[in-house]
Amino acid sequence: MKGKTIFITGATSGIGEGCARKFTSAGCRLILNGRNVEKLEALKRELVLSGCEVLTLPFDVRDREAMKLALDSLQEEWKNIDVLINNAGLVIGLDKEHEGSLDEWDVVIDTNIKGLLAMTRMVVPGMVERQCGHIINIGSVAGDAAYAGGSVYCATKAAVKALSDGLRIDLVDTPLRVTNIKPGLVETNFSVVRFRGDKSKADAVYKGIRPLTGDDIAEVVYYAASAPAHVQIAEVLVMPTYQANGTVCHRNV
Ligand code: NDP
Ligand code: 8X3
Repeated sequence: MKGKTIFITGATSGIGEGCARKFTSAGCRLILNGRNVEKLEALKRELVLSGCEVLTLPFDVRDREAMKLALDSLQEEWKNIDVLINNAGLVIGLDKEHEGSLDEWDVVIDTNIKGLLAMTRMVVPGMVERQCGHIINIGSVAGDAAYAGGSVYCATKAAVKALSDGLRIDLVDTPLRVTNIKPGLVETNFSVVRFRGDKSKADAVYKGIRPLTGDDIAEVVYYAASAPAHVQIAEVLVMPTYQANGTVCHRNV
């Protein structure tokens, strides 16, 4: 993996940040995206200390024009992206489908589905041209089945599965690989965002179970990315021990 260029969306926190650290330790060159410029720059400062080349590219994945401008601005030596990690994503609320906010759901759908799709549409043609590349989408166990109050988020992650499977079909006559990684409970900023900043509600999500960390998922992402060229890890479902699926956990409380 040494010297490969890795583009990570949503690198300012959690799984994306874990991936940034993991790929840095393997000697990769990183392009880091997120909306929070301060956090991006702080992470860059930390990672360059280990001798890694890091470029920050702040934009909102929902803003197609900003995305295009940012990608077009890449200098020649950064244009050849080897691995695209479509990680940026979120959920807001745990509301019933007939009661939640359409505006909040627009944010979730526009980020998790349309943002991921736009990144794919803008980055993959270059990979096809170079006949080299790997797209790693961060889906979720939530995409396997809906859970109470999660219908829109679950729908977006089901869409990530369909987009991953469809892209794999569309690229079948190329050496490109497509991976959908589906984590279960990972303790990041995810639940804090879900509960609109209510940390105690967020903490309760992980009570009595040892959740995964962003670093745990980064190991799986790295495993898929570093598999030999003839090995395509199509999909990985990875959950904490004591979690059986999107709704069944055993909690020691
Ligand atoms: P975090 O909230 O810790 O990280 C989310 C990241 O996404 C942040 O870096 C955030 O950066 C970025 N992001 C959000 N919206 C945008 C946007 N519009 N444009 C650019 N970046 C954006 O959560 P996780 O690390 O847990 O989440 C990462 C992915 O993993 C998501 O797709 C999530 O759905 C998925 N996932 C998480 C699980 C969990 O239990 N935590 C389980 C399964 C899947 P910034 O705010 O700077 O823009
Ligand atoms: C995140 C996992 O179960 O909190 O995708 O929705 S869950």
